[in-house]
Amino acid sequence: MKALFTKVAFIAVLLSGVNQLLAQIAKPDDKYNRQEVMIAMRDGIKLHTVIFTPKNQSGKLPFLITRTPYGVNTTPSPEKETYIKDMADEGYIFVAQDIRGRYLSEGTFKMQRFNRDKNDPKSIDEASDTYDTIDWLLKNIPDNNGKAGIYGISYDGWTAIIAATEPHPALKAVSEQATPADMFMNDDFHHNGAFRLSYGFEYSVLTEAARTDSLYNFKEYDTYNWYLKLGTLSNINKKYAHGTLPTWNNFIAHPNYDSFWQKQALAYRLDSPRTAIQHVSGWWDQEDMVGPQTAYKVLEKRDKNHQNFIVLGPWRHGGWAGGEGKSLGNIKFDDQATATYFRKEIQAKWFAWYLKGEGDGKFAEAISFQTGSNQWKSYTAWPPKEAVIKNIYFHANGKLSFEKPSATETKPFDSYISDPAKPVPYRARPIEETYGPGSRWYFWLTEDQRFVDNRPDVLSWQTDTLTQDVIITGDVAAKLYAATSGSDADWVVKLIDVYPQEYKKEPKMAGYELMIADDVFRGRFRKSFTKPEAISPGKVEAYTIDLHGADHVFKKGHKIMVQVQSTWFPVIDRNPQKYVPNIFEAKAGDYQVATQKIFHSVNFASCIELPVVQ
Ligand code: PG9
Repeated sequence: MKALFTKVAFIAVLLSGVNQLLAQIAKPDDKYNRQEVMIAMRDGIKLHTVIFTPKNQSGKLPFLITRTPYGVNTTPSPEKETYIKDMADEGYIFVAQDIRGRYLSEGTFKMQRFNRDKNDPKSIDEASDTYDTIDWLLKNIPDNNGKAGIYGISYDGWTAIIAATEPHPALKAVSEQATPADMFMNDDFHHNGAFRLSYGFEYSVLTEAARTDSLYNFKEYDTYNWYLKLGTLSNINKKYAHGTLPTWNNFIAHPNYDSFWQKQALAYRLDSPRTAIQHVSGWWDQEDMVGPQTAYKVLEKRDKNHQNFIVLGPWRHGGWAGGEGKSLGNIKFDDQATATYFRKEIQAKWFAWYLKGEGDGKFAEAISFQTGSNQWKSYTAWPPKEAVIKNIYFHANGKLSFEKPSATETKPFDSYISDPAKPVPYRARPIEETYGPGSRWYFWLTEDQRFVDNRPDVLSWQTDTLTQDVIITGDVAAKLYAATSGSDADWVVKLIDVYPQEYKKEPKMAGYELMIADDVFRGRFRKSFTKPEAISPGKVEAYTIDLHGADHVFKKGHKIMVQVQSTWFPVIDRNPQKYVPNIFEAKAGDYQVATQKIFHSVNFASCIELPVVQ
């Protein structure tokens, strides 16, 4: 029988190499006492909660809380969990809770429950459940100092930031790490309206097929094949889910950016910071890279008391929680232990100040590990004001340069044929089940893009060898002028650092093509995400594609490359390339081959907008 790991436990095992599942039962050498309680919420539902108090507690301590759908029973004693060890050594009262409807908590699970009816005193959501939990802890756990902090990664980061929308007065510090912010625009379920098929399906199964984490039994190691054979999206319900997964059903019912998506977006939910808030994001986060950047920007507009901070590092999803962070996939960071540094110098000091008043309370507005130069940087604003947008333009013959195309440009466009029957894999095959055994999902954003270089349906443009460093710090966007022979199209744009062909520093990295910023845009949404529109076949249209933040140095001797393609499968579902009102209901015959043209002429000068620091 297939072994099931909880998502969090699986990640923890991967991170530390220690089987933390074995830590379920309190050990005599643990530095913390462990107790399990069921805490009643305002509607009477009880939530399963594990509380750790230091065995030799001397004074009053604050609470550090995390709330998760992934099961807390296996949580080891805090000093044995790398992620929070530094804080455990200092002493806190740690609290880990199963959210409603998951694992040992009562009630029913609802994906991202946020919208309780504020006129009904019994109405609940994740914010009120956190409020009630803190209230109970203050009254029932002795020797607390009356303050609470909340932290967590991804779903647990989202429960943290949602707690900050209606904070208990004792909640003083929130560290949201890799929270999703807008599930239609970026993060786990869609990017710019393009549906994240493999993640969307597998995550619905993970959390909604049972009370505990479940992996889908694909019976096929290379899920690229499975999703291709699946055919149309309607086959998920017809053949496999049979309408039993509420989240999958919501994908079908809400194919556009309607109020269902708009109202759950953090831009809609957050006003001003009501507690100190720290946002943490990884440059190669394969799930929720954009969420913390968005949440930070939304709150920064109204941060009168300077309580809003952002930390950006060279990490995958949650990569700062374990290990040293000296490398990611094949990429090395000059021996710098970036994750260790985050946990000790950033996370621990930040909570110590806001919950215990220890330290000097001086925190940079934005702290970023700049990749390429491999240095920690502090900024007074994010994005920093000193960057100037410079366009880097596509040209004929695969050239990329800071010069605008001229009237003498030999060819106004390059083209390729996009065939939904032969989609470009988003990472090198086999594409293991997202959270399945041996999955390389965790590092795919750092994979060498040469694996698609010679495909006829992937176009590349690159600069000459750089004669000086090009530093980009801030938000990157693509401006694409493109036409399709179809009536809908996806545009995937990847900004790539090409290592020198001879690379003495690390010979096996010679010629490596590392993605620095990337995203997909679903063409039907070019005018409005709420009201999609067909594309007129052959018409050149302008597409602005947000490629999000980056802080990177393209080093002298490297090249800058851009790749464009129209499929990224199966992380993104296939666009039929023929306009249909709802792609979830497309018929097999709707999927058609299309010829795509990317323009680089005087009037249609496709480019990448780079935030260049001189
Ligand atoms: N990326 C996961 C998630 C967060 C929130 C909603 C849906 C999925 C996670 O790692 O928790």
